[in-house]
Amino acid sequence: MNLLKGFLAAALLAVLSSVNAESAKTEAPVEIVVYRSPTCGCCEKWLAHLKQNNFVIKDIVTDDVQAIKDKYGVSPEMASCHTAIVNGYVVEGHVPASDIKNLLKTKPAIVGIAVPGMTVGTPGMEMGDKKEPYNVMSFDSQNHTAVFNSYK
Ligand SMILES: [Cu+2]
Repeated sequence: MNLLKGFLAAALLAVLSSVNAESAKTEAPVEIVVYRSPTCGCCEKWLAHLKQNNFVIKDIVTDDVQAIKDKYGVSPEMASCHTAIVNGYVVEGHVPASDIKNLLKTKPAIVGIAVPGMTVGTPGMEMGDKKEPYNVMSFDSQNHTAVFNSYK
């Protein structure tokens, strides 16, 4: 009887560990908190872009996005419409999901990344085939900025 229980437990463990190995292969969803104003239409489109890329969104609608930017150290030079927090990093504006994933993978010593302003052709700011070249910028607590990624 005990032998049978032991066998069953071992079999169950084998099944569970194979399930774990399986889910590790597929990308785990990433949780992100997004602060946006209730009137922001392009913000919603950016949220849709994130959802398509396996992000789980905590959507916080606020009338005072500036207070959030001040709290997390987003300077006026880096500012855009919405501000998001993911794994302790700030993501400001229409940053592509692939850059956020890159940020989470490389874990640089920065405060966050931003696409300042409202650039046409960024995720959520599509206007037909129109595309402006833009940079995803990184910024630190001293407001040092650098190019994180470039789109031509
Ligand atoms: Cu926007």
